[in-house]
Amino acid sequence: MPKTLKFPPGFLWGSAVSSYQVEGGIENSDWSRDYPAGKACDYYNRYEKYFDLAKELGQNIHRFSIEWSRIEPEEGKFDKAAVEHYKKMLLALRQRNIKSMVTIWHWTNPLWFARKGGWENSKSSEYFARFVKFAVPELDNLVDFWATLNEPGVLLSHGYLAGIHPPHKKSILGFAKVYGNLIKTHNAAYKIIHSFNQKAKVGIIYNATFVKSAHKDSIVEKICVKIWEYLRNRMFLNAVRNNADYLGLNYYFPDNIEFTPFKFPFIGMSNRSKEITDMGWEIFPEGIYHTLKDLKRYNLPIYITENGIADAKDAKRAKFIIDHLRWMHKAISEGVDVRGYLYWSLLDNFEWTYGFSKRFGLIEMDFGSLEARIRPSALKYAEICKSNRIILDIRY
Ligand code: IFM
Repeated sequence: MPKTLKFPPGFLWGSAVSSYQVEGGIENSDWSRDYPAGKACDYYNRYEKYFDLAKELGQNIHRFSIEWSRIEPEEGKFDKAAVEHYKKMLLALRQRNIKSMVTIWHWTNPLWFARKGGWENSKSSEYFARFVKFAVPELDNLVDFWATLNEPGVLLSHGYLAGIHPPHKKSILGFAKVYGNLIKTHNAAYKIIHSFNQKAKVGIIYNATFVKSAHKDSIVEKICVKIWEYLRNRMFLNAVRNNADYLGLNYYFPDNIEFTPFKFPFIGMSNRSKEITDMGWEIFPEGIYHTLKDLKRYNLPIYITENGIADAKDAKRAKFIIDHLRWMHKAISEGVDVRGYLYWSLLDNFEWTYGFSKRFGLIEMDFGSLEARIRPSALKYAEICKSNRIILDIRY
């Protein structure tokens, strides 16, 4: 008999997308100006077809985001039709017996909000709260899980330190303001959703990771690892932990701290790995285990809300998924309360500043004809989703 790893009964299996990356036709957001996504996967119109494919692949949960710039295209003016659209999507998931996880903010902001200074504005959490108060009661009875913010750390690092995402700033002061405002925003949104529905399951999606050192014996690196673990993984979560019914973990790659005494700036991130994805990211499945073990401190149910690989040739994807699932299983078997796994992404999509070049999808997209084709790795993942277990001696 082949050895199998069984997952807990009721474990959720699925995949994730976000509005800007798949919907198409979003023209009123801050990202639309600098990085137009055009029709993307035309998910806004073709969602039923994609949900059918997810169902066929044995998935029982789907994560997507609602687009603030569609629902509130002008300040204080809400578009009922846009919310109705998301209602129809949620109904379509229910009809297929697929649970929903709805992200309220996945990086894109309405232009009017960006023009007011975006997340640096001291009223930003109030603007967001107004949007939440409008959208949530309309949709709540069809939503299984709410996720307030997706990876707030990426907006902070890429938008306010590195300047590579909108609003393209390099400002410590801006960073500090946005940091505080995002915490306020999550905490307020959590309370608002619970004021409508005490039983709602509301979480935050965070990309914590495993921090390791490049040299085993370096004391400097060991100290830096400790400091970075706190800054990268805990500081934000500590501030929102009391307003969360679950944690969403997005895990992709570890951080490798390296001390270079003869090279400025002396301390930084290295990537010496031979195994990398098409993004150049190190493949280190064991990292999901350590990250999960560390998140246990929060004593909250955890969902892997993203884990995935850009792999245009589909040569590494099946192994990537299975290796991560094996380490996730180990964490579960050691008492970490992981309740679901959502692969990023259901579809090849718009990978932000990289455009359409990076292929994360279980489903391959032809962005010209919009033909969607299930990749071989998706079928391997489907076997796991359908059976709730991994058969170990299969070669992937
Ligand atoms: O595509 C992104 C997603 O929007 C947020 N998490 C990481 C993914 C891959 O880069």
